Amino acid sequence: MRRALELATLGRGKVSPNPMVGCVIEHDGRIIGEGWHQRYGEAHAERNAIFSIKPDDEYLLPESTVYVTLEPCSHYGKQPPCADLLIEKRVKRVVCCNDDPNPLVAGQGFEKLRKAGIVVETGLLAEYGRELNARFFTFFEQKRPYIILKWAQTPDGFIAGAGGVPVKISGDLSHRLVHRWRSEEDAIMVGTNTARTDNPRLNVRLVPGRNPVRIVIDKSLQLADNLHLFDQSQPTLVYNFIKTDTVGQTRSIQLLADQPLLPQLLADLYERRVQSVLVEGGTALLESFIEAGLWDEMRVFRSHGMLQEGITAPRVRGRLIETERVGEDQLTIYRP
Ligand code: AOF
Ligand code: ZN
Repeated sequence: MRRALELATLGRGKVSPNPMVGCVIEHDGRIIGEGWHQRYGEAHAERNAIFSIKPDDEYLLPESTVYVTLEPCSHYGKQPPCADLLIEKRVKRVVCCNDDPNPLVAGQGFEKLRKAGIVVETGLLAEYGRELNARFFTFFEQKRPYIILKWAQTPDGFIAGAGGVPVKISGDLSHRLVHRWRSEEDAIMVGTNTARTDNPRLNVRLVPGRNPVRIVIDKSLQLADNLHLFDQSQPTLVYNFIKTDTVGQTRSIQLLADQPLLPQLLADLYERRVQSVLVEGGTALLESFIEAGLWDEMRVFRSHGMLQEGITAPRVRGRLIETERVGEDQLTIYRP
């Protein structure tokens, strides 16, 4: 199962909104097949593992165990049901880390297998499986995207210069790392002030990888049309209190002004099947997620150079999970 978990990670950044899934087929202590879900819309892990088996080994399937990190699916989506394939191939036993929380599957995969006489076990290395697909589980269980808050601060606690003037706080290596993070999440979000003062592109440039959806809050639609955010290069969602419409890749979405903003916004992202959001600032937006208790991870870069004055960084709350050096900076990750 450890090998299956490792294989699953090869799909990182390529399979969302599907989960990362890995699969190993074992006969008498020997691995006869392995595979993983490689790209959204393409074959599932179990199918790739089954079709990786050498023709000479295929007769071993009825005496083999399939280790798969997630419950085999039971529905027709972009792919046919994996449970049907495992039944057709007459495998002996299926062992999983977790049940699939997707209501289209949710236990029905296991039920199909058991009805066909296949031995089913679940819960092996369950914590690792949940960690691997934290976004997928959060999305289905909490009906909102997985939320990562990210910022860089100076030792004296500033996130930007006086008046919000952007200053370079974290180093080049941290910058590259952030681009990799962008490529791994479904969406990136900034608030109005950051959109105006930083004029960010919010795309992936420093590493290979796909661009996320861009999200900005602009309550009264005052941001200038010539910002990079509105360059039509990527799908962009503009949450506001004025109107709903679509112009090219830019979609304005009206929320109700007399109700809390974040729950409405997150409910809309859930409907759009956005499973994860990297929130890149500024302080007001980050604080609003923290105050609402709507976050899953905080990633804070701490740099060396003092600023003396500026916009104060959000106050860190949560449990310290890990801390590491990234070039000149210290990166610390927190969970609620
Ligand atoms: C599996 N093995 O490798 C994956 C599964 O549209 P589809 O057909 O690709 O189905 C997507 C759903 O299937 C996804 O939401 C999740 O419930 C499950 N993913 N299941 O048996 C896999 N990736
Ligand atoms: Zn499947």
